[in-house]
Amino acid sequence: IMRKNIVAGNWKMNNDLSETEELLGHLKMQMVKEPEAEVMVAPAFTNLYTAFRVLKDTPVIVAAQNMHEAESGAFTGEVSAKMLKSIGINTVILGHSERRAHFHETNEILAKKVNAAMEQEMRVIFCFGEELEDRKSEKHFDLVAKQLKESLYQISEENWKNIVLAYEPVWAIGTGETASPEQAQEMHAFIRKNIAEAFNDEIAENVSILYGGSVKPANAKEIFAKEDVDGGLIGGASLKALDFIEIVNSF
Ligand code: G2H
Repeated sequence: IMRKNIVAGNWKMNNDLSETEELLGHLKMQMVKEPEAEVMVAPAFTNLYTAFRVLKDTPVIVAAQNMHEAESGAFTGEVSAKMLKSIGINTVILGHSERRAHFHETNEILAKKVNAAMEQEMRVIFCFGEELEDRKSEKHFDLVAKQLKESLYQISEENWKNIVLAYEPVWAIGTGETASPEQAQEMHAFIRKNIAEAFNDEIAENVSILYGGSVKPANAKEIFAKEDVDGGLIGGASLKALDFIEIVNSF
């Protein structure tokens, strides 16, 4: 198995420039030289270039939180893959539940964004996950399978090397509620099986599947210990350098 452990910090719409510089400074000072996991941070668009420059000589990768599917054009307020790449950003989070909920990103739109990222050879952290209603009505496996099929399974086998998955049950995001390690493992194993069926075993075994939703230093270890959990996408706890580093060191 080649898959990597990854811990990614999704800063969401937090931190202005000086707060970003401060957090980056702490991360740079306190992060071990060779962490057990691949480490990523995703600041807001306005702070991406600063983050890229500050972290250039470290192993930490800087990711964007979103992008538009077109290369350029009359899309006021949007940012393209090409623009991100031009400032050194080769990784993008797509499909976060907040993008789906507040900005109406559908599986169909996300398929276009994934395709645009693949064309530009960008790495994608693809987020998906069920809402509380889906789990209550026991539709969570079907729902997740549908999200994957409609947004991701159009890519080529070759493209899977640029995909990282982030399973984020919406009921566990920013709520303090975490999926139990067993619930996470159960879904991650299902996801891997689904990919094996749609593609093949090798792709399924080699893709990193992160868990996201209220991961913190106190629960990271037991979640990351599960066989099919290869790390986490961290929101709130990634805004504090010490907490984030503790999570990075939880393998
Ligand atoms: C889920 C997660 C990071 P939090 O959105 O993407 O955020 O850890 O705050 O639940």
